[in-house]
Amino acid sequence: MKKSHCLVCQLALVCLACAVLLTGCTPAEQDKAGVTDESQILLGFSQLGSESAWRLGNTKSVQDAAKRAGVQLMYENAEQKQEKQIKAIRSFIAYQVDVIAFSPIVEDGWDNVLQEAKKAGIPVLTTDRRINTADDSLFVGFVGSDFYEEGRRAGRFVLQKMVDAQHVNIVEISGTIDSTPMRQRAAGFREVLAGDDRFIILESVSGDFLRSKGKECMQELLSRYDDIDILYSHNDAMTLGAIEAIEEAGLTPGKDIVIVTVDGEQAAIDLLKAGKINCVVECTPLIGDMIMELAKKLAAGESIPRNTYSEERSFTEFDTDLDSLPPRGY
Ligand code: GZL
Ligand code: ZN
Repeated sequence: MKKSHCLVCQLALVCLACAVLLTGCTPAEQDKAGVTDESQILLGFSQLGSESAWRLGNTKSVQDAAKRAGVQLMYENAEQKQEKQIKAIRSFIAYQVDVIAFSPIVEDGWDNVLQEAKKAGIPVLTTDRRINTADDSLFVGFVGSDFYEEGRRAGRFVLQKMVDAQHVNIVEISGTIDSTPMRQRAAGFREVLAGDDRFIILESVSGDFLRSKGKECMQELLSRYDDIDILYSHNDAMTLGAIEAIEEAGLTPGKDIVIVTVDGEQAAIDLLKAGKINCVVECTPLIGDMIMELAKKLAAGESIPRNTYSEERSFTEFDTDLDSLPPRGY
């Protein structure tokens, strides 16, 4: 329950005191009733930015789910800056929100601010991305994707697609350096291809999950290598940029260069159907309802699982159900 400081709130307190006198329940009971009454849950949510359609879909999912769940949302967008996320978390602590949720832009550097949240007795939920910390008590749980598995799905498609190839030259355009999806999509992909020396990763460059940088990276890679068989791109936004560069170089995406991408945005599914992309590994941003369910449990003092994973699949050129797919919603 947010502690009140302004005049309006002082008035509210007076009304509350009158209500207590009339109803006879003590502030503690009233307060307890307040917290378990869903409309009273105040959730502080720090979103990392607006870098992709995936991220916009994730933000919308959280905001719509909060409305459906009757959760009051304090939303802050850090515009790709970790220090802005740290500031947002500090403001949630000052407001004494019931629960803090955040999508950490990178995995490291959160211990100090999460120590402050712990001292303030506010439970913390990491969403979408993870943090690295030696102190597991600094957050209660994680909700989002299994990025390792996403990387493995990408690798398994490559094994299937290139079953008869003698050599496979791969370039990788990775996401934000030191973010969980970047680290784990890379690791899962490599784990599946390890041991088969036909597969050579020529180079990995970071496009920071941005379309514009994805195009620049692909232009660079095309200028350096004249035999690229596969592009593995960590998100659809960068893939859309890379496809522009491939076509401007006079090559045919999906044919001259096999393209494997992650997220599952509508634009990528449309390009898969058009034969310009060969595999789209799903990473759903639509986790708002899961976040609200977990936040309500935390606000009510209930325990939650350490990890809550979303259900995901991949879509490939070998699928027969592409035309019957429902709209992706992001
Ligand atoms: C993955 C998410 C990534 C998306 C990108 O869960 O963190 O960040 O794959 C987004 O599109 O930028
Ligand atoms: Zn080749």
